Amino acid sequence: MRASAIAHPNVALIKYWGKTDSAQNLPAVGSMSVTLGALGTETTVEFDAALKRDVLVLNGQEQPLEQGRLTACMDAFRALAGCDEFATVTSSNDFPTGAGLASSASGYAALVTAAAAALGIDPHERGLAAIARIGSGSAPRSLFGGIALLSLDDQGTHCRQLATPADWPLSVVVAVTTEAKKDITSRDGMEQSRLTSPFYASWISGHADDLDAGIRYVAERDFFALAKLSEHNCLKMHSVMMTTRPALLYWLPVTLACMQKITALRADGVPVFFTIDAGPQVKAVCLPEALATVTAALHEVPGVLRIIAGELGEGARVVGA
Ligand code: 2P0
Repeated sequence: MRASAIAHPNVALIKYWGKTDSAQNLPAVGSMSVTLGALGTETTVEFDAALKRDVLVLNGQEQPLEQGRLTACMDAFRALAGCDEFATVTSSNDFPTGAGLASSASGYAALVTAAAAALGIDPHERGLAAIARIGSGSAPRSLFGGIALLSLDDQGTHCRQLATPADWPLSVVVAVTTEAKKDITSRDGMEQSRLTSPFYASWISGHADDLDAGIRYVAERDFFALAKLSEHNCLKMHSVMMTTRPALLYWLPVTLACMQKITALRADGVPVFFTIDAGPQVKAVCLPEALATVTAALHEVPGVLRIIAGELGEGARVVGA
């Protein structure tokens, strides 16, 4: 009744921001992402008949089970497996937690993979992605390597791989601009956006077209079309965030400086584009031949603390018992 798994965070190229059902954590839009091989979360789940509640130890410190997300996931597992034991979940990230680097995505992907192994549940069981989604709407994408698609369907959501890392080798350069935790979680922020941003409705209504185009450009391996589309989708999401009340302004001056540097590189023919999530970090997606150029250029931007760069990663996997 114990297993460990690792998973990598992911970065959405077509973003998720907003829910239709908070209780089920049901996204209002689909999303498409790349899995970041350079960053990782390792999680061990151990069911224990002696425990009176679930316990989460994150990066060496026991955590309050805020918002009941972990308990809700573990309850779903207990229902699926017919198990009534609580579990200790021990998880560690090799990158800043809660700073816009998708730690909850890799965390919940590793959690469901480890918990399924501990309980002897088939890792391809469709319900696993739905359980991961309870923890974090972006987590099902981290179950898959390379490029992943989360789409809406009549059963809620469905997640699958669009391309393996070998199908379309891409690189991602993360410009870390702060190591601080963000003030407001994505979960609270996107609900505020739904309630208050005047741009929220148009963000939702135009989203399916962006996702369809993104799927097409991936199938065609059309990097520059994907670059323009992905930056546009990112900026639409940030315009919703900025026009939320109170405003969700995640960018720092260095964030904008990185965006301008990446835009200038692409104008010179370098195959690279930016994307930014609920935090000030800038992620530059590029073709592998541009990795050294992009890394050096972002390293020079004043305010960039460090660079994390690598290829696309594999999906979540069991690493031992
Ligand atoms: C994404 N983000 O598609 C978008 C872009 C942040 C900005 O998915 O409420 O931590 O747990 O479902 O998954 C972050 O949201 O939120 C996110 P919940 P989650 O990657």
